[in-house]
Amino acid sequence: MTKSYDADKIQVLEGLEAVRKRPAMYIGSTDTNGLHHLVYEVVDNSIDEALAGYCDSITVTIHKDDSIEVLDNGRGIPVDPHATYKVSALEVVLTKLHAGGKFDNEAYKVSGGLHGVGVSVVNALSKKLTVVVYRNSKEYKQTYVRGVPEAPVKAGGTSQKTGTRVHFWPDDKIFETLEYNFDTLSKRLRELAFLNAGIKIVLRDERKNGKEHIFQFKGGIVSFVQHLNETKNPVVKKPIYFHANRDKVDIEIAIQYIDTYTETVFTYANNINTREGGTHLAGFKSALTRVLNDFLKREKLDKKMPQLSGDDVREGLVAIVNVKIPNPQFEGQTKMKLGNNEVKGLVESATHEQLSFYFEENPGDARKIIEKCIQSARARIAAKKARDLTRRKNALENDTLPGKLADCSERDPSKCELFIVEGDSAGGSAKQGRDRNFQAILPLKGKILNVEKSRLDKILSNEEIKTIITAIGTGIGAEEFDISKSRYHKIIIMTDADVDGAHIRTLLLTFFFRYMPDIINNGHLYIAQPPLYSVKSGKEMLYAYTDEERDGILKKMDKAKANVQRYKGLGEMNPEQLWETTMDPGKRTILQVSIDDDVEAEEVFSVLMGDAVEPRRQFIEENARNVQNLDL
Ligand code: 0RA
Repeated sequence: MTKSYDADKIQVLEGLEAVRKRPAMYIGSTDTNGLHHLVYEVVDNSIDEALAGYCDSITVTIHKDDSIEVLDNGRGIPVDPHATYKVSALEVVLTKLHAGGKFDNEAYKVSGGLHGVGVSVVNALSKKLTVVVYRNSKEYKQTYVRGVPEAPVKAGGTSQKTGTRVHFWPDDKIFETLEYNFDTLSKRLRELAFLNAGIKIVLRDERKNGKEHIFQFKGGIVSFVQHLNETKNPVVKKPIYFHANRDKVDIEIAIQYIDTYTETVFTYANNINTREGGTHLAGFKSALTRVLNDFLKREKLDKKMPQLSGDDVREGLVAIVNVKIPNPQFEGQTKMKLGNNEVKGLVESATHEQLSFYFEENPGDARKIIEKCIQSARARIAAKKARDLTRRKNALENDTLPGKLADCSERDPSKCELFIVEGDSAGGSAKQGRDRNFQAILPLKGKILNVEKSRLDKILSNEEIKTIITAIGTGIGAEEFDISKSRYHKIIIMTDADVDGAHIRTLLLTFFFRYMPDIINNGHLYIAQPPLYSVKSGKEMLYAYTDEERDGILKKMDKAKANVQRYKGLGEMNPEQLWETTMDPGKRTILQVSIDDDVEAEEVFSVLMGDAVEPRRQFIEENARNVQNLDL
């Protein structure tokens, strides 16, 4: 008996040792993302307990020492001796990899991607962890150091409540940083509260005098859609919602159309944002197109309109597709694509059935939605005509690139860079300063169109945007866009460090985000970082990219003789200076644009570029301090 206990113990330690040796395999990385992942890992366990119907409240506390405490009111982790391991089940759950789901309720446990590796991983990566279980009218407590229990589970005082309290101190030998970010945790916990209707999730920050966010959405993903559309004009006031449970697959979908032209569909599988889509998304899209076309045909609303395309029925669509399935398979480049084939048919039939039902029950609302889709289809047909015309014109002009483009001589896209530059004067400096072998310059005149407020046909008739599209070469729109045709693998936005520059940059970012997202997803979009100051002393001239750098330079130089110049526009630099400071690949820094959080990106772009003024004013006020380089 003792023998097998020891043997198991050794196995357990080996398991946790493996986690400490290769933490990234279990939590993705040991940077700030991995650090935050520890919290999600523990919270996922509490959510599982809630999904099983035993828990409705979770509190996450960031303590002053950046340790994290997660308390839930579930059943509490079992404490009785475990049949195989002969120690408290609690100790098994905390020390054995993947032991969490071995008990019961495996159905919805998140077990793919990076989630669902279990609390034992958090334990292994914490320099200390204490767990308190409230169960059987008692309190049970155990403390671990780097995953190793200090002593067996101890039964303490009496308690009438049930639940689990996990308090952990991430290990500084493992993590590059130990500092938690309130907003990062808040966003994820809010998302979890949207996706799991009714659960109350509290985030408390003791470093900030107990600052608290409380999330609880009785409406679940309906509240999520309403939140996304807070600043928009919905076509039908109440979001469409349906829920189905088939073959152990739980499906819920919330839909609302708004009067803009973008498509916002977020999909989740077992609370994980499946950013690359997958079978649930495919099933949903296919059913949506079918139901709307059936309705169009039956109601004979527009006899000239033969067929609505997928894009037509998704213009102005905001939807959340949320599935929970027993054994999720995550695929794709970033493991964020749901692969389970059976899910497509299930989501498709559920959507078809429930949406058809909704349309029959609410013919007035259905009509408003179909009208919106018909308008999209008409615009699409008009846009296609306009595009064909430009293309024919281009063909006649021998497929010429825009006249304003100063192209490079290199033809291998992986070596080519395109600078999109604000204004003709800066464009002139950039043309003279560049290395023409591999750097192309496209100067923009003034501001480009705000694509957030226009439809594709109008966007395609805008001269500035047309030049950008032609210069890049990929085409635009779901049917035409082809990343492999991109003529440059670095597209660099270079604008002035003032309000206008910031505005133009945002307009360009919005354009790429909405119409060429794969340019961003493939890491092709960058933002140039021109210096803010030049500091001159005698013959010596140095550049500063931040205020701190400027002060550092001034300290070294003789302050009295140093002359500081604040650059407001790129045009104030001569071609050599622009090359040296901003364009020379050997010296410059450029920022790669990436989308870490697509829910947030959606919010930021629609608030910044959409119709509603008040939320924009609020956003700018709240974020003004983060925008250091803005010269207001
Ligand atoms: C294993 C089995 C059961 C619950 C849990 C683990 C559990 C784990 C965590 C982690 C954080 N909070 C938690 N709450 C529960 C089932 C318990 C039973 O059958 O009574």
